[in-house]
Amino acid sequence: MSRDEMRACQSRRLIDMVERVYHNVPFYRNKMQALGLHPEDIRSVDDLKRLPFTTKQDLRDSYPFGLFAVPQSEIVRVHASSGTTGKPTVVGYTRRDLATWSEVVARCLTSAGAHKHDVMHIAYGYGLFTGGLGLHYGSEKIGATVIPVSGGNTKRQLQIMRDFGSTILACTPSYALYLAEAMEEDEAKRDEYKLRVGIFGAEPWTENMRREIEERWKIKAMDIFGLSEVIGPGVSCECEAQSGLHVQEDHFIPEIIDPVTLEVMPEGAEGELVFTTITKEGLPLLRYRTRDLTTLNYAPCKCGRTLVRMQKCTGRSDDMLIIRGVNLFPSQIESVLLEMDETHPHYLLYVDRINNLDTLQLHVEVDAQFFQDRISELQKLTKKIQHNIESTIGLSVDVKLVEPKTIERSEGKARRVIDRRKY
Ligand code: DLL
Repeated sequence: MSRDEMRACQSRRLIDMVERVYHNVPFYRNKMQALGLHPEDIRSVDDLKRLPFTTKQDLRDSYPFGLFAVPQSEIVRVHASSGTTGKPTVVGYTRRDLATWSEVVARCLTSAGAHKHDVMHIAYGYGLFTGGLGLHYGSEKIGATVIPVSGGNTKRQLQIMRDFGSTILACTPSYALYLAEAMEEDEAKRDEYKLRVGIFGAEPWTENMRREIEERWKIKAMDIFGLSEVIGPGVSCECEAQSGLHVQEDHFIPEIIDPVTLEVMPEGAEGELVFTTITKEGLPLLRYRTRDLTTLNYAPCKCGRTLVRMQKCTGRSDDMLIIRGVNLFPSQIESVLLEMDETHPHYLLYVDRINNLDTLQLHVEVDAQFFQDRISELQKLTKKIQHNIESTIGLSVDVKLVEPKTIERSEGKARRVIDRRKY
């Protein structure tokens, strides 16, 4: 499609989508009315900037299904990702949304070089996380042979990869490196694997990390991006040129804004990525603020695709961390600590990457009344905190209790996280 054709397609779909959300989602009708906007004011993509933004907080305020634009009987699947505190962000799909999702993932896989003769080893988690099932149906759509291994159990992953002749590995980039290390330590050698491509995403990774994965696995490592709110994996992906990720912009229109002034930035400037979904039925979103920082490039690509490219995402405009592919807001830890009498919400999180696996260590102040000399009591408390965090957030954490008032107080914004990961 030429840029003009793309804009015409986006305009048509945007007009239709604004009409739908105005009539079916009270949240958007109220927001538009507050801005004095009617659906007929939106005549093309040029009017996008007049529409209101949507944030993760808006999804939280309408937890779980408040922003859905169709009756629940039309929703055939639900997924969820981390919210900023106790409750997850919930997303819903109609049958047509699932078809759209498979389509965009299929395009991403094709641009990354996958085809029907491939054996797709999917080691993203299956479940509420969108990684596993998202990659799954897109891979089936291109006719590849899908192995739904899901995450964990590294030895078994390697064995299946060898025995089933996996040619494509889909997982987080840090897990790909972890697997490479395990493969190198194993008796079985690289020639026993048929791997040729990796489809890596769900967390930020650098060009250095790409080089390392490519050298150790001897594969081409491709970046795939997405977020649950927009659809899941499949929002954008690299092509063989590996110079930016092509956005499936006939479904999701990207914009770059200044995260402070919220103004749209000029082409090529770095800022916060915002998406408007224009074909989704279950949870259509106007100008969703991803908090991811990147730039957009409309120049034609060597591969011949005309879809706009976004640069690899390396940072965020909020404090969200991604630990072993799981999104974590420090505020989630805080709410667990606040619910316990024995602890204070004074804490420090140390994040490290040891042997390519992310680790979390939590230093937390214990209330004077509970801080005592009996080691067995302190051990019990450590276990309790660990358990409470693991059961609400789903991440294992090493807990270290410290005496009251030993964590440095800050006069401004408290420093809660010390991220020592190199990549
Ligand atoms: O991580 C969807 C996904 C699954 C993408 C599998 C790719 C592969 P969420 O759990 O909602 O969805 O997390 C979305 O993860 O806003 C980014 O901050 C980050 N992220 C996702 N892909 C990339 C990537 C999935 N390729 C959040 N590079 C997003 C950098 C990424 N960050």
